[in-house]
Amino acid sequence: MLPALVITGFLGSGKTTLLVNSAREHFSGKRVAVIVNELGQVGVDGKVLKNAYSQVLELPEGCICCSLSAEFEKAVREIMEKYHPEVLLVETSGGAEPFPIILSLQALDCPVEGVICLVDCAHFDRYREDSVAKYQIGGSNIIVLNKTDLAKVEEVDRIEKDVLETWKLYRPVNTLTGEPLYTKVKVYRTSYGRLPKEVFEGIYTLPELKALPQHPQHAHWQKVINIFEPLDYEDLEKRLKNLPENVIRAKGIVRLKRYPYPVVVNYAFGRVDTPIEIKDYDGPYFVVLIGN
Ligand SMILES: Nc1nc2c(ncn2[C@@H]2O[C@H](COP(=O)(O)OP(=O)(O)O)[C@@H](O)[C@H]2O)c(=O)[nH]1
Ligand SMILES: [Mg+2]
Repeated sequence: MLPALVITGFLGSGKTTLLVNSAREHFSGKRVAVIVNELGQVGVDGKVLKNAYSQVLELPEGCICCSLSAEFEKAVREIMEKYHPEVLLVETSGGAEPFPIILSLQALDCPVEGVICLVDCAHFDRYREDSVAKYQIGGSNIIVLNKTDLAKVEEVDRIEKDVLETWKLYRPVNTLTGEPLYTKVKVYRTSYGRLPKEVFEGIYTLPELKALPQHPQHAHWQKVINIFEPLDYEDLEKRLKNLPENVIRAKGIVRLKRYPYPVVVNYAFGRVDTPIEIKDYDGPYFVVLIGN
């Protein structure tokens, strides 16, 4: 038996940040394996996570989202045999619904010790009507209202109410009885995914799930732009801020003029985050645009 935690949440809500900032600290001394399912052919999160964890497996989008995929199950088996981890963390793609993954894990004898859904309090109103986002909320038993540093307390209060309404409506349902499969949900508020240790200690373990409900198709597109020259930061920022409204996220790894190392750039809903340097990277330079 390999206990697993699933981290879900919309594009840019802070899943990778949580894994880097919080989960790692609470599992120090344990053998932790991470599977990250990227929206995009080229992994950005995998590179960030490899700075924090030694056992990171990247799966391109499509492998685990819309089907009980043999590929995901193969990856889990492989990671079990190779590393004998004591804990498995799965970061789902921001464009995917978590329920099929939960079922896959349970089928592999990996009891799911919590499905954490991050909510981006700064941008919730921009994506709240997205059907995948609703199923991500409904499919979780721990809700983390993240990026509280970017929202007023009253807004976070309102978002919490809305999210709990959505949770009630979008919980997975037993297809035979019509009963919701989850009866409880726990809410945390934080910034940069910093959570107390209890979240990772298996106190919110899921019941064994058997019936497979309907789940939606995800409706995001993506475009990869290769970048060959070092960029001027101000120019990059200006271009990102001028992207059309239907681009909801951009991320990538680029070289910047006057920066010694390549950087990870992150853009979501009109905001460009401070670039994060990555020291030992010698892969291609690119920006992935994700839109709906
Ligand atoms: N201001 C702020 N930024 C955050 C917070 N959490 C994450 N971020 C930033 O949001 C961006 C997307 O985070 P990431 O963890 O990559 O999101 P993911 O797509 O869900 O994995 C990154 O630039 C993070 O540094 C937060 O609580 N507050
Ligand atoms: Mg991520």
